[in-house]
Amino acid sequence: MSRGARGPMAGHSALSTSRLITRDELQLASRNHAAPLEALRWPVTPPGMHYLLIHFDVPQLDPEAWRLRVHGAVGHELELDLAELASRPRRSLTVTLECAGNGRSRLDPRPLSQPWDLGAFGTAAWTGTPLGPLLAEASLDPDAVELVFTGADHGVQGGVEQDYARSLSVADACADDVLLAYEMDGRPLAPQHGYPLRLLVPGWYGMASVKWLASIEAVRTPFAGYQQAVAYHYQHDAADAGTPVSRIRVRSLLVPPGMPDFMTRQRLLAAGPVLLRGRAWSGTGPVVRVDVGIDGIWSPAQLEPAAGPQAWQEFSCVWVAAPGTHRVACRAWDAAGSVQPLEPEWNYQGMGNNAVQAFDVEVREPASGA
Ligand SMILES: Nc1nc2c(c(=O)[nH]1)N[C@H]1C(S)=C(S)[C@@H](COP(=O)(O)O)O[C@H]1N2
Ligand SMILES: [Mo]
Repeated sequence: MSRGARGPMAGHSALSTSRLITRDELQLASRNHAAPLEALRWPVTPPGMHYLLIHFDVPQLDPEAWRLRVHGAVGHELELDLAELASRPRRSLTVTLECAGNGRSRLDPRPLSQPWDLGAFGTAAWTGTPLGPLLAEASLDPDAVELVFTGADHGVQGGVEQDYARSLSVADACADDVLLAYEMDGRPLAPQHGYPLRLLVPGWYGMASVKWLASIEAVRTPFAGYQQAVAYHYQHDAADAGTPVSRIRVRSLLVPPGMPDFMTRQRLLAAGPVLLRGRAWSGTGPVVRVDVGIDGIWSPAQLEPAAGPQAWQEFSCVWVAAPGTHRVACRAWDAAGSVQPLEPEWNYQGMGNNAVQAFDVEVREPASGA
């Protein structure tokens, strides 16, 4: 069966060429909120501003009854409660997360799913215990190829009833920075961010970081669950087998300068020097260069180091804004040699659209006497 026949958009018309979003998209957009672009001012995204993506319902889990099971192709099965996890080695990492669908609504035609504009990002200080040592204790069988991470949430997508589940290769799961996280910014996880425990896979798009984690199963054949084998692929069309989505593509975003118009979000700015600031990140980072473009003329921005290997980096430059309408843009390059494309690269599920952000700013003469 082709992926598209029961693909993520099965049961819907898969694509829309209309500028109007549908009621289904509105429902998804309001429950799975974006960070406002001005959230980019803060090095760690303030509480409640971090984006959210919840496929089904937020489960209400009882911390007393909750257990994490580690089972399957292992020498020693484990069953851990929260206190046992909290007594294990503790590690905090500042990590930028981004949804693989960020930028989807800018594609034309538009894949019908969560209609992100550009706000599906957030940076938090995540605390938990490293996964690798726990897997070592469970003693993976030599023929284990993957770990399957299953959440406590359940629903139907693409006509398939499922628990939300994703897998990682043994090597990816044992990477030094993969955490079982129980705190976000120094507090127990909020229900919507995966309470009481989530996987955190720094550098990967958000789908890998399974929330409401209930089970880790070592398996001897690659996992073929819906979120692994059907969703999260770069596909040309419904029939294309595609390639799996994994690490975050390089991206930069500017804090919108000046002030917004309420309805259109069009930016208005007084003429004169203005400090343009933004943040850039990549799952194959660090980011090594950011250019800022004004009316198509690009100049290098000053780029700061990151707070952690998978956290975003601030960039800035001064622009002397002259009256008129100007096109402002930014573009990042990473250590792997990847660069943001100037135009979106369309794919069927609307994944990984990291095309440069470009927007108009209307610059006005400062009010006289100012
Ligand atoms: N169990 C479970 N884990 C999940 C999801 C989900 O719906 N269920 N959504 C995933 C996706 S697609 C993303 S982008 C991130 C979002 O994490 P956040 O809501 O904490 O920002 O969680 C991931 N983990
Ligand atoms: Mo996502």
